[in-house]
Amino acid sequence: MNTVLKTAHISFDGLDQEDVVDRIRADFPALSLTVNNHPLVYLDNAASSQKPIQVIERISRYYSTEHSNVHRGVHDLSQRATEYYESSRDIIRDFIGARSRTEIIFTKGTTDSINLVAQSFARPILNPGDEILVTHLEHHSNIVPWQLVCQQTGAELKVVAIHDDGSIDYDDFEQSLSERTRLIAIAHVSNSLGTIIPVKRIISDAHGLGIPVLVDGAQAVPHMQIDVSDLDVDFYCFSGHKMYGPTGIGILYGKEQFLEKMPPYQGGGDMIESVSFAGTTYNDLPHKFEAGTPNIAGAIGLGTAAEYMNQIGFEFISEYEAKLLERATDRLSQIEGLRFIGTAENKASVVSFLLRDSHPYDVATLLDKFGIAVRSGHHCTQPVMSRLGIPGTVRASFAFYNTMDEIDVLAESLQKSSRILFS
Ligand code: C6P
Repeated sequence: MNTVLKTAHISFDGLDQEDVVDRIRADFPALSLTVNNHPLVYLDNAASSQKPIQVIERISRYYSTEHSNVHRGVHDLSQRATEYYESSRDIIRDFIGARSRTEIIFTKGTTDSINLVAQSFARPILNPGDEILVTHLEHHSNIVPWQLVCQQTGAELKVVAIHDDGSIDYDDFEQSLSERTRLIAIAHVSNSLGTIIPVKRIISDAHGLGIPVLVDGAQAVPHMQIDVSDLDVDFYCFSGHKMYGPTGIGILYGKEQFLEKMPPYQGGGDMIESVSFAGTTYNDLPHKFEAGTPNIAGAIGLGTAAEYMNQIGFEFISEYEAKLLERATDRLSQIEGLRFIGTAENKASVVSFLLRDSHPYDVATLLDKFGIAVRSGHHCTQPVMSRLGIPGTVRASFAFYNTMDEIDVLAESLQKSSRILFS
């Protein structure tokens, strides 16, 4: 359960939502950039979000006056760096409602976290004919690590179908479960379509059959309050750079009962208790999974990013981003020939679309000329694009610092792009 937050909410009393967003925007230096002679409209948040000055300054302070290696020195600087690094772990524990700090492993990001579970949890328990279940809308990072471990062990990857709107076919999910299913690995939010997956129900059904569940939370953590204890999820993975934190840092949450039994993923300094040529013993959790000098600045910056999100508050984030999604859906649906890809009822603030028969790359290139940053292509989800019979999409993904005006600029620029492309 998420306990009392270390930081109080910023007082937005007396301010309307627009004023709150203005205040938030002032924290993000990149949002004042000009691109191609237009004010930057940054709508590529699902790929990576911009960073608030609080995170930037925290990292700068660390490198300026606090840097040393962690867990290694008795001297003051090393002790302090260790304290900041470890207190960031506590902030993250609190941020996602984990029971124990030993369940929070610093990794390089979502991809690294999933690979860790594939190699350290799945590989030792898989036998030929065993099954791992994923869905059709997974990011490549939640497909390829399982394909690798299947090749290594003779296990099979089974794929749950999706409906045309981008929601999970729950009947197919239930029918895909078997006595050979050893693990379910699913996204919490689809990065290319925005669908919010009913992970709590999936976890509950899976646990009824004794099957553990890994959730890829890369696209959920930036938008909604996550409580891993309430979800009862076994593994939860996410990246710092999508939640206003640094690149190269992420989290693997794992239940202690699993992490304790898992062998180390990588060998090196810090993950050992003692080393000799007769045999090596391993450090306790969480250090067993953090070999080598870690990304200390990244971990500290990630803690600051989590505190920043807490200060804004998930109530505001969810409510405001839902309005952004509603506005975007409304404005873009008025554009002739625009087709939404991913129309599930329950969606995060992501809109994917195609403009008549134009290539997504061409639309994104034109939008860039108007200062608008969107992503185009398959978004590292080629199987879902094949399933929907399209080469890719244009994707606009929103954050709590985007404004209603920016959505209008997107809609107007799409109208202009359409005229350039089709007249
Ligand atoms: N999706 C996007 O533009 P890393 O690269 O490890 O931080 O995150 C990988 C990843 C895993 N799962 C999901 C659901 C994701 O969306 C991503 C990253 C970015 O959609 C870059 S491809």
